[in-house]
Amino acid sequence: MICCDSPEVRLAPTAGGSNGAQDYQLLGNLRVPLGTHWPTIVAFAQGLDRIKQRSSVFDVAHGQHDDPDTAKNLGDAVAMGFTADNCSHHKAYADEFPLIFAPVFSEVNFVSPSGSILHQKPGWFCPWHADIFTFYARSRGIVDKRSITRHLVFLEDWSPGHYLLVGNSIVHAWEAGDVITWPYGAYHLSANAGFRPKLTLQITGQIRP
Ligand SMILES: O=C(O)CCC(=O)C(=O)O
Ligand SMILES: [Fe+2]
Repeated sequence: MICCDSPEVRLAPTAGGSNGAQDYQLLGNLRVPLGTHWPTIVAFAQGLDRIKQRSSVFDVAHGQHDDPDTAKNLGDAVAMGFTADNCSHHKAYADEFPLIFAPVFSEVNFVSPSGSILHQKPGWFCPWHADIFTFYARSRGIVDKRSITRHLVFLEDWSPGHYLLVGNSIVHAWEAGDVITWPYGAYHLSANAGFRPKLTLQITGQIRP
């Protein structure tokens, strides 16, 4: 398993080759459990580019959210050639659209979750980074950040060119509703080198004991 405690993975994510271990976990599928609300979420994500301006992973303006954290952990990505343009997304947060997220939160057993939806167009990346949930931990008074988990939900079937890398493991060929997670601090990235927007939903929080 790869973690942010190993800084060298920033530069050589595949150096270990395929050792048979999978650095992410497939947890299940939320499409059927969400019933008639599922198409509402998907339509919302599809139309997100019309209701939310694009922002980038380098934006530190979202004071209420964890983006500044991610931006910090992207380190020298700009020097490497990533730009606010090619690292854009359209992003919505659960506190802005509670009715979209409430049924999702009811399905997962999180204490006080936060959520977001990402609409990533062809040509856009989220470069290699780890999320350490500083804002989330502070806002909920959580001392042990390792107790915080993220679940990532794919909102549409995989389309060629849609891609994540978690540690050494490539994530692709998912089905709409699939939910994955990875260990706290694991480095990951996403890229859309395909022809259709890539739509995902993130749930962050502590799993109810
Ligand atoms: O949905 C994606 O593109 C992955 C975004 C990401 O970095 C995350 O969920 O932590
Ligand atoms: Fe991330």
